[in-house]
Amino acid sequence: MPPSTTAANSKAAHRRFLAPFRGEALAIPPMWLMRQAGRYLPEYRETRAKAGGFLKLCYTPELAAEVTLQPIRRYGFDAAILFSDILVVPDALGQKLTFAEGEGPRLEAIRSVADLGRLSPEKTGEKFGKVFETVARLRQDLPDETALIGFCGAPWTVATYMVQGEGSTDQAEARLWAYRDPDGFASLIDTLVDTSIVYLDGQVKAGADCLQIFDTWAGSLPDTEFDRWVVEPTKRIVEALKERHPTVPIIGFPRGAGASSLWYVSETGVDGIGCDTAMPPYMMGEAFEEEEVVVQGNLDPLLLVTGGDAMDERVDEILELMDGKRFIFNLGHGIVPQTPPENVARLVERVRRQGDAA
Ligand code: 1CP
Repeated sequence: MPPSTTAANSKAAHRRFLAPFRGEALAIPPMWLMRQAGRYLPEYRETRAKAGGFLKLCYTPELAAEVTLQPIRRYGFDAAILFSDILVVPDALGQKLTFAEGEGPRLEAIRSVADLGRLSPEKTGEKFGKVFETVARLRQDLPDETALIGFCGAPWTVATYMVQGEGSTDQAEARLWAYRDPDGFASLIDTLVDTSIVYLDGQVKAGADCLQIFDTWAGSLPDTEFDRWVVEPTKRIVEALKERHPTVPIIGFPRGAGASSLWYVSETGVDGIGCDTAMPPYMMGEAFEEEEVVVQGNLDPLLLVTGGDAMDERVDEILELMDGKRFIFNLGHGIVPQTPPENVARLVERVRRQGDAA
């Protein structure tokens, strides 16, 4: 059984990860790293091999919880992120999905309104249930002081994979469909909005105390389309979650959105903004402050591969820029597989000022 809401709330009050969302600027910012569980860790590779496949790992609560906990044990991050994938949503909707070893995802592409008939929003319960079970298990197994982040992909980004049938550099198929037949494409986005609400609501009920919406490909759209396919759907998800769970903070990560992130923040009502590696310092340090939003980011994941002085210098710059502000330390995108685990340990020490930082 998940803990009662009251008990969960009183414990949540002690989680330093949540302090910036209550208006506090901590001298040592809370930290976690996108893709903190993953192939750079030998213990992850071992558990993944045991699971016999990536999706099996996502749907086996015991193993998914185990890989979520691995980076917490090693590094003591302030937040754990549920181990799953944004493509669990299309999979639960009934779109065929496979992950071949060493390759990206492959889906049976959806290219038209007729193809939408292959999706069954009423049947997501079985697969989502496994994810909710992982969340409930994690809330029991995590240290009390560690926050638990639930997540989903934003409708636009998830749609790019569903329409392309695989990862792509330009998201061309989804963009083409959205230009040719915006009303038809809107049906897919609407299905994803509704399904994401059910998915995130279930994660909060199972024990997640913060949510992040990953919009990895938000940067591939011009202004008008950014508004229609990124901002509007995200706003609908945020509104629905706020109605049900007003105290659970939501972080938006519209990667590549640049200056449009200000519009995104003010329109969607997110509590936190994930900044990618290219976000200009004046936006992180000043512009978002006026929007009263918590800022998260944005060390280049490749500096975590490099390590050493190059990494330390950039970490110190970020900490100085964000000193005294409501800030969560993170990367500008996910950890890459070739990252040496010892560089992550060095980063944690540096951010927590146990190294020779100021
Ligand atoms: O072989 C393996 O073990 C699979 C590698 C892997 C991992 C570790 C994939 C496949 N997904 C994940 C986990 C994952 N994915 C998490 C877990 C929590 C964490 O530790 O952060 C999260 C939050 C995601 C989210 C995700 N999946 C995003 C959004 C964030 C981002 O990185 O941009 C995206 C775009 C995906 C799709 C996806 N899943 C996996 C891959 C290799 C990809 C990218 C495919 C592509 O674009 O080519």
